[in-house]
Amino acid sequence: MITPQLTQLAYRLGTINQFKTNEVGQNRFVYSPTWIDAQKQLIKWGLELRFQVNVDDFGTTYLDIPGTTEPKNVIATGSHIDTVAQGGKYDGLYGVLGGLQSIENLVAAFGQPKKTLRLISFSEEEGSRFPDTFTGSKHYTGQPVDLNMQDPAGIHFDDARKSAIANLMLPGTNHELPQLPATFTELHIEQGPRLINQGLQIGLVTAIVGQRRYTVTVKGIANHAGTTPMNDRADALQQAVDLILALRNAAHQLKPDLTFTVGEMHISPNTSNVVPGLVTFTIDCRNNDEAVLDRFEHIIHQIVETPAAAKISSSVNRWAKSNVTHLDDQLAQNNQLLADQLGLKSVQLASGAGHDSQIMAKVTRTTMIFVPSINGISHAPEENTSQADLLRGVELLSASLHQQAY
Ligand code: HGY
Ligand code: MN
Ligand code: MN
Ligand code: MN
Repeated sequence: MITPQLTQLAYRLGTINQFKTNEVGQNRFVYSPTWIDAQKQLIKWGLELRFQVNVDDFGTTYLDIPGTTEPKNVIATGSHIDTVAQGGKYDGLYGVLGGLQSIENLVAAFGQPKKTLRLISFSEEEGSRFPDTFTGSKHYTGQPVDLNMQDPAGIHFDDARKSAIANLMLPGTNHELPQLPATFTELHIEQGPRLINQGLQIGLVTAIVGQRRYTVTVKGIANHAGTTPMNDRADALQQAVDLILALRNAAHQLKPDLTFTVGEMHISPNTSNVVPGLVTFTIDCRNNDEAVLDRFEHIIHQIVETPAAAKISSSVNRWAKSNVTHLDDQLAQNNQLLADQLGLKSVQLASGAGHDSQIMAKVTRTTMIFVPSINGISHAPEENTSQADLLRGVELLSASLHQQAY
């Protein structure tokens, strides 16, 4: 039986996911046209539903229902509106629209809350366009973001930001950085196989893995594929392949659960009959032990900076780092009790994916609620969660927000 909330949630998810580029999957990069359409649509829904709408100068959008007796005491939920390249329909967006649905349901059923209820749609979390991650939640929590960083097309973050948010200044919206909340709860898909494999419906997140991202640059000499002798080449791609293999083996030897991913590579001049002269590739590595990430960072420098064959040089630059983060135990336990009362099968677990919650946890009590990912797939068009599980997450979030704000 499709309940009204589910129809509403499915409709809103479908509406925003239709703002597509002609690429496969969702490609809602921060400050892109699809990003503007999505954030604008959320603002319109917020205004229609009589939320107080605020857009900060990074484009993060806050939808408030002011509290009657303790308006300064803010109970917040939310997630990020941007996606990875060729991403799925639920990563981030489910937490934004599930949070909207939850607050809308609560106000319809119980009227205005005592404390202010806030939905947050963070401008950017993935790091898929500019070389930094979590820029929306970093800005909200007062952490520095380099406004001069550039995307691969050479566009500056600050220029993209300014022109995008000009589209969000709709009549009836405020434009300031709102105060921090007393608690923050992020509703999110698990993005992994544990809940679905164990037949569980809810994950209560106790910690978030530490993650670091690097770009390795390998400089060789572009040359003719046919006339350059095999023993006299400065082939940047060959060197990059050797480095990647050495790094992967080192990661496994250091700690088998240290995740190591090379997800992006650029070859220049990227032509079939030219020995590559320049290659860059990214490294994404994660672990729940900060000391392991420190040790691996040392190993990365050792391997990359060891002098290679003549005429080839390599260097490495770290452009993102978020620490292992422990979330609020009390909030997780409260939510587990609520899940039990709702008859939901739940488990406490750590997250292998990064989330805005690890930024929010630096400034306020923070917790996360996971729902299962079918086949454990995420960051891909096949990302999927059953309608029933989507609703169960909203149900538990609603119970948690009700317990805190009414
Ligand atoms: O990459 C991550 O873990 C997150 O989805 N940004
Ligand atoms: Mn996410
Ligand atoms: Mn993601
Ligand atoms: Mn996130």
